[in-house]
Amino acid sequence: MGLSCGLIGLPSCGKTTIYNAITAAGASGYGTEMNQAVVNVPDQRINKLVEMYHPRKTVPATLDVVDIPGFKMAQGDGRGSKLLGHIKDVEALLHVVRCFEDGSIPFAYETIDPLRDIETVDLELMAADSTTLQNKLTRLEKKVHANDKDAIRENAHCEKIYAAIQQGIPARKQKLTAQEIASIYECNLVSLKPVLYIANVKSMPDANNRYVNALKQIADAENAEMIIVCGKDEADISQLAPEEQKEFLKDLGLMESSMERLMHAAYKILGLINFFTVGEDEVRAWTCKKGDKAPVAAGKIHKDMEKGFIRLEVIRYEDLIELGSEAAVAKSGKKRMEGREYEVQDGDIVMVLFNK
Ligand SMILES: Nc1nc2c(ncn2[C@@H]2O[C@H](COP(=O)(O)OP(=O)(O)OP(=O)(O)O)[C@@H](O)[C@H]2O)c(=O)[nH]1
Ligand SMILES: [Mg+2]
Repeated sequence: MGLSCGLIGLPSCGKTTIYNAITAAGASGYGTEMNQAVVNVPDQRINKLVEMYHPRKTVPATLDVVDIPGFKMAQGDGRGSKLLGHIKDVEALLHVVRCFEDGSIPFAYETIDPLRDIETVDLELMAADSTTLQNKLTRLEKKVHANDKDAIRENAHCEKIYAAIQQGIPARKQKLTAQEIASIYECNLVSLKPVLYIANVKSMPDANNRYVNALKQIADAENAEMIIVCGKDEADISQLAPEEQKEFLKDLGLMESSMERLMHAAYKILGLINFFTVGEDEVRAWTCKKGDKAPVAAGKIHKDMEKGFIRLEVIRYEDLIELGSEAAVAKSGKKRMEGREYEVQDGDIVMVLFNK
């Protein structure tokens, strides 16, 4: 299972257009339908490894992208809670904000105002979290009365987070401690999910407009990432053959496709890295969190590898490319044996030794 991201934002801000640019799926459902796609994470290293091993199978890392329709319009007709369910399911939110003026393209508001739009969406997320937290507080009541120590602590944390939400501070901006986060873990609060802001602009020369700058300030203030996407143009480009895409992106002044930019930013906000397994059978990229210890990373490959973990044989991608073969890397003394405490690094090529 890859990492899952959900596109959210006000109605008609450009979610489906950007979904198409990212997934090249050509979704046509504007409005109520929900689109979902698994996209390969672009990583040049996989291509190099494939050139070296000519494997029978190549499996890049993947990202699940869900296009969640604008939920403000869905209020009151029973669809709101369903949409929120989709938001609960994803690990990161890709918040699309319209950053261009165009009277001919319908939008929820007459004016363009990133701060207002973000506050509107955050209010929706916080309304959902208020309900979730209230339910949890109700569930805790009995245990608190019975003087259950854990319940008393959890109760205090929930009340503190709830109060801040009532003041309009989304959980992700509350600088919560690890203990507080543990107390609300099962609540899966939507306003706690990491956000990547996507500024949707009409054309790249317009990428420096005041709306984009306003959004940048908002993103910086909450330590979030922002990328600028020209939704319509990039959706059109994504339909072209790969070689042509590069040319057109260059014309737009872009080095990388929106998918590549999005991936880099998403990996950054979520603290993710890729490691690899290689062989004639299969070259494959895996995703884990920065700081994951060797057994946890091995568990991504197979649960048995985590349970029966003995050690990890590691070579670096750069060393393999430079020296040309695993044998050459081993001979140069750059192949390592690592134990349970080792933190897997981006670009590690691993082999797991484990008890079956
Ligand atoms: N010119 C231009 N038009 C855009 C851009 N992005 C979106 N649009 C247009 O804006 C309208 C709404 O875009 P959608 O992608 O459907 O918006 P959405 O956020 O998916 O809307 P809902 O699903 O209804 O919430 C469409 O007519 C798009 O063609 C853009 O970057 N440039
Ligand atoms: Mg849509």
